[in-house]
Amino acid sequence: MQTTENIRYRFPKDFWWGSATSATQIEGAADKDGKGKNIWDHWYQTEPNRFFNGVGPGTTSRFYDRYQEDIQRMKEIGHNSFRLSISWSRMIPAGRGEVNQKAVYFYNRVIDELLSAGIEPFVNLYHFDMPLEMQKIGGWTSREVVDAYVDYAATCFRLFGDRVKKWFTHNEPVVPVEGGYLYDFHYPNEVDFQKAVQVGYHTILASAKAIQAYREQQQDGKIGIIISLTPSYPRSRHPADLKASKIADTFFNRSFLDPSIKGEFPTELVDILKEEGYMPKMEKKDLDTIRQHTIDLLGVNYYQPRRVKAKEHLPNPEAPFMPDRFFDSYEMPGRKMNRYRGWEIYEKGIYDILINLKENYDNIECFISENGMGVEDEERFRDENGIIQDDYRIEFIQEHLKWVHQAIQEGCNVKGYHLWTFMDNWSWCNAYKNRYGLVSVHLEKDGERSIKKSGQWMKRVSEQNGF
Ligand code: BGP
Repeated sequence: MQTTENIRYRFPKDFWWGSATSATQIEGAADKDGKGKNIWDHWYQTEPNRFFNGVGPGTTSRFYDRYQEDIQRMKEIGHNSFRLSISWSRMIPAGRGEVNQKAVYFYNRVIDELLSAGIEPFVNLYHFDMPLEMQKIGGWTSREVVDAYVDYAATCFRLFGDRVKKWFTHNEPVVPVEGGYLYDFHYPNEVDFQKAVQVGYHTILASAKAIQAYREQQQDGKIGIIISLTPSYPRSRHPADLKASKIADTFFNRSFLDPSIKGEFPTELVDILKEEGYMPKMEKKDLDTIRQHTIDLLGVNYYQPRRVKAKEHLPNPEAPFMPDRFFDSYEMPGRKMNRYRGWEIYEKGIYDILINLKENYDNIECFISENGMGVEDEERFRDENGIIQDDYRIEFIQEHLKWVHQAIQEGCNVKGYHLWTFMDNWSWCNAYKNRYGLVSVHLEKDGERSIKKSGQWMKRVSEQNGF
């Protein structure tokens, strides 16, 4: 065991060490105890072949039934904090109206169990899981759904706010926009830029209104949003490449970052939407609401950068309008890859994000809310004692943490690091293809859990507050 004298990278006192999950990805029990259907339950029923190996959301890691042992394991690996999401369709099966008392009971038990294990619950309200009844009336394209979401959020604050002091309105709001309305990887898998803009706009409006509701209840915790940031790096210093990279950054990062922190949309984005005729439908007071109810705390999800170059061919005017008609992505020669998942690994990206927040976003209080390494077919790394030997994951985390540490040395306001994820989980259309957990879930053995080598390593890091 390492002793404290060996610690070279020490983190600030009370640093948040933990991991992140989401309801649909871990709970299972998709139609148990009165839960309503969400878009994932529905999509799986109608198109099961869209899901890796035909595995749907009904059979995820069964946290719903096994949360007590899972929370004990979190404690065992040194977590002092943990992010879960509440399933909207479990809480309010039709999306609006009656609250499901069995869901209230479940989330109360989870929160209490976490607190008694010394783990602070970080609770997110929306992680891609639109209740089906709400999707039927348009999902995030509909203003009625914004209102229903705000009621749901206010209900959660009222029921759990006495014990939950860190709230998040959304996880990665860009993903339902891209997946559901541009690039066909989330339900309702449409390709419609006008709807995509409306969805993005309503998400931000819903976030601001939920923050307003939180503050009106005079709750005394913090409320924020979790945004995936993909820093944009231009191929060269050529003005055309620089411009392309800036536009990609505006679409995929600043579109959510600016309104959440500064209370306004980037003018560069508004100019493009106006010029191309794609402004969203808005109501008079919306922009005031967005301006007045900005976040206290930002969660940063970081997986990989975006490599951008100027467009090489003029976009086909007949093709549907897409943000990438302004730039091309490219594969930077010599880049480091996660060869088990096909994503680039660029550790310094995490530092660049944090410095940008310090310099351009008032050094807002933030934490790394997701970062992690997906590995396909990870069973092949299980040794004779049944432990997954995931040294690649330890290296991945360590190299990112060094850059987080550097950013903190330079004055960035970073309060914690949550890994994606606690235990192997079901991941949308990829189902169980890529494993990310500190704890493995053996599907062939009735979901048996075992702590991976990385879980043991994280335990030491958390307990020593560094490495
Ligand atoms: C993030 C999401 C998570 C999770 C993760 C890994 O964007 O917030 O919900 O899915 O990505 O994704 P994948 O399993 O597709 O590699």
